[in-house]
Amino acid sequence: MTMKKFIESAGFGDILEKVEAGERLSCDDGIRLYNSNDILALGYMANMVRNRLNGDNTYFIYNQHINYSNICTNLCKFCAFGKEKGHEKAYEMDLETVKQKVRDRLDEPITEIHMVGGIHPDLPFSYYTDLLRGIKEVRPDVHIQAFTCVEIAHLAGLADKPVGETLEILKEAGLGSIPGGGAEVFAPRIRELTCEKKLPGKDWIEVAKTAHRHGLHTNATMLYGHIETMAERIEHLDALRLAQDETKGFLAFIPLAFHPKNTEMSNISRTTGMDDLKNIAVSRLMLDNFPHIKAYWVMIGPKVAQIALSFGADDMDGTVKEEVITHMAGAETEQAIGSTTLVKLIKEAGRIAIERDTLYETIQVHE
Ligand code: V47
Repeated sequence: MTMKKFIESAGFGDILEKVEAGERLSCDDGIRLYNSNDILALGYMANMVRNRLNGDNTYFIYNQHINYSNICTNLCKFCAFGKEKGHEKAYEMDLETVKQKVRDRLDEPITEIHMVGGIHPDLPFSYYTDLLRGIKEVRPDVHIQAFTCVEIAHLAGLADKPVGETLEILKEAGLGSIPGGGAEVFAPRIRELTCEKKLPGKDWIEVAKTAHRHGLHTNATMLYGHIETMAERIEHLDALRLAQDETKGFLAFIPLAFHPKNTEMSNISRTTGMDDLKNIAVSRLMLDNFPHIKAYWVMIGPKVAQIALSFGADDMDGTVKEEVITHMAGAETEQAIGSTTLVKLIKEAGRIAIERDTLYETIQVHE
């Protein structure tokens, strides 16, 4: 049977035609894809889009994660990281500790520092600008990708300024771009049930679009595998697609697999390989205007992330080191991965391994 026949027999002949013609899929198409278990049909179509956009290029970055504090007033039910002030596991780093973390790794070819924290009840705005400036003092050339859209909205509140002006101040202090966290699932039903205090989904999108208008690129995520419906996943992807039509500032989409351990939702079981691959494939097919789909090995494991490279993903994120958020929620992956391992995973998937910087400029092609 030819692949076309195979896809037709899976009931997706009409979707294949759209994919081949580069036409946008509808939300109904997306729901049908999510409801299918024909993972090879999904993967084949997603891989077509991936190859069209990125060829065999598969990216990774040499990065360092710093979670400056886990003290948080939102206390989302799916999160094992955030803690109330005074909790025995709550922590906050002073500027010197953060600088030392950067100093400790000056001998490594790190190009990006990824820094997020909780919504802290009383750190002043100056703490955040000092963090950015302090990191740049120690490592002037590093790109700082920091503070989710949720944190940015909080910082604007602290600065008592509109989001746009706040972003200009943060940029001045050294902010290079914004990571994709805090998006969770935009649907108000999900936010009400899992993270009622968090910035609403529509406001998350507004912050992202404002960042784009101020010349800052951002990423986007979706936390899947808990209580969300397929329609809510698609609603989330569609909202991102519409925002990207307007501003074109999103770089990558990263589906985040829910890890239940030590959370208030620990009754839910971990995602399966099928759902992990479906989220990669469906997001690649729906987000036709996103340049990159990331298979975040920390959450789905290096082996599934490697296979995801044939199901729509073209990026494996990075070396990471000291990942805390997923590990507090029971991740069994390593807390760091060597660049040689990433290169091996990519090459054995038959792709070209490219070390990139945050903005996807090539640093080194690993032939
Ligand atoms: O915002 C919280 C999620 C996010 C859990 O932009 C959880 O390139 C799974 O956004 N199980 C932080 N996920 C991580 C993140 C990220 C990671 C890597 C790269 C990029 C990027 C962004 O993790 C949070 C939240 O959505 N999260 N708790 C959990 N139990």
